[in-house]
Amino acid sequence: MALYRRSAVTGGIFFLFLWAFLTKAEALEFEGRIQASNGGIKNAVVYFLDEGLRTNAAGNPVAVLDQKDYDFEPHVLIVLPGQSFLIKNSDPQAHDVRIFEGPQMIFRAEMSAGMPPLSKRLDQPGIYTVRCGVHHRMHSYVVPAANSFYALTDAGGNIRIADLKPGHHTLRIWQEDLGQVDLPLELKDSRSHFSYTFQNKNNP
Ligand SMILES: [Cu+2]
Repeated sequence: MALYRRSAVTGGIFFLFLWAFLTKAEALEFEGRIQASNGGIKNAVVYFLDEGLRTNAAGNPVAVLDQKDYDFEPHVLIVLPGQSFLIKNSDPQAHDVRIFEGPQMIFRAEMSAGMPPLSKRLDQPGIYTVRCGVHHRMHSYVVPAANSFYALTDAGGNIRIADLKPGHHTLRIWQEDLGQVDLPLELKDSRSHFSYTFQNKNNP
């Protein structure tokens, strides 16, 4: 009887280790391509909406939104809510940077040539539009994602997001000309490849 109890305990510990190993091994890499009828779409924001996903703002490098050659660089900047980002002016002239939440301007700063970068943060997830009051052609977007599981598509529309757990998720895709979709998505415990095609319009 004593022998039986010992082996039951040993077996329990073994299964605990096995469970821990399998759980760790289950983390998967999500690969995808966002496209329209005529090919991949660049600068689409892709992130998972799930409540349970961890957010790690501390591990993120300081993000930078530059004003360079009379345009914003990058065109779409993804950050985490509460993550600081620097707004720079690398041009030899002044810019008048403005951040909008919907129609409402929530930040404005005149930035002369050569002035030090300004630090800014946005605490709520969403799509924020950035414009210049002097050069009306200039615009970009700052997107605080819901958590660390985000990516911006490259020129071919490709993304990769690592360390996801298998199961049911909700994927949000946003692109400035094509709009936003939320897609329920089941990830299996193997490498996943995903593609989504915007049907409503052509590639801008
Ligand atoms: Cu400007």
